[in-house]
Amino acid sequence: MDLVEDVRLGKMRAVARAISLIENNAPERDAILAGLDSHPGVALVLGLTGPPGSGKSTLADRIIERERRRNRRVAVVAVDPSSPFSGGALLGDRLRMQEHATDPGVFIRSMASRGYLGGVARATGDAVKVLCGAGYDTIIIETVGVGQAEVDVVTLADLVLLVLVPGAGDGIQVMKAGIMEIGDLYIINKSDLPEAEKLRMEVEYVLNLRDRKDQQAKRPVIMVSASRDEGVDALFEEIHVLWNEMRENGFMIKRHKRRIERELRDLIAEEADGLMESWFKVSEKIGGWVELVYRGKATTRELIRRNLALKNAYNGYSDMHGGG
Ligand SMILES: Nc1nc2c(ncn2[C@@H]2O[C@H](COP(=O)(O)OP(=O)(O)OP(=O)(O)O)[C@@H](O)[C@H]2O)c(=O)[nH]1
Ligand SMILES: [Mg+2]
Repeated sequence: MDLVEDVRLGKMRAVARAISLIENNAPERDAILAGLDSHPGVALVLGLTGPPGSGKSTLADRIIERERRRNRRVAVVAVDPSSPFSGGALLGDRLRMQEHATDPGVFIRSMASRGYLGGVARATGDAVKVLCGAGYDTIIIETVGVGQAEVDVVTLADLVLLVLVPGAGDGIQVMKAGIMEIGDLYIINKSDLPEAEKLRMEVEYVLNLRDRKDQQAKRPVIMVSASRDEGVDALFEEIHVLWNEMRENGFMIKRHKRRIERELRDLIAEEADGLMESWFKVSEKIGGWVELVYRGKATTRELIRRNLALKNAYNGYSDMHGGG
């Protein structure tokens, strides 16, 4: 396919088109993904997550600047939350990276967080594969850390940067949302604001509790001000040091294999769903089953056992294939 060749050559238009085809589950999708060399661990995939307005895009912009100075090509995938939290913000508003829009070494793309078959994490994961195949050196996934879908997205990254800000609910609240666990690096942005120091102490307290048994795992909390460009050099340094360390000590390989396993299991579950549907016409029958359960004629488990038993599945399979 010419398109695949163009993606491999890093042509931006081709990359954009390939991602659109994947987003739309087009028939070309599998051939595109199969035609690209997107071995994990070659590109640095950074996940950037945190509360709305915490400065993720401003920080991404600073990171892009530094990657570009090293002559590294950068792609950004911004997962746009269709959640009430975003308040319907326009993408232009969310992405403060416009100055890079004309740089051929920078590719910026947004993805909605709803409406994908198989979920936004799958679509984003495939987009990241395309970007790897197109030879981007660094890929940044920006997502608001508000819900499970966003958490799933950010676990596609090699390194997760959690951006916290003073005044956006304290560190403890963030931890409750289940997001505190997924950070590899903890960043306090807007450290120019009062209360930044207080937040740092809170976050360190929480991390100390978490890492009590494993002091090795402990990471410093990094203070930055993205808009003033303060502390970003140290952060940038830390990102690359940590990335190299994880690649050398085998941690990254484990992470990549775990991700592949999860993707396989998701696809198996989806495949199984499809088979059950075609064997048992679940969609046709489910309304009737609901009625039976509602009227107390059967429990949900009984219905499943009676109607979807594996034995039946096997018979369905044999029927279709002329066996007995
Ligand atoms: N005071 C201060 N403001 C900052 C800093 N960094 C970013 N901001 C401001 O915070 C606001 C939000 O910044 P964004 O970069 O759009 O934040 P975001 O996390 O990408 O926002 P969403 O994508 O909408 O969740 C902007 O007005 C920035 O100028 C900082 O270090 N200090
Ligand atoms: Mg943003």
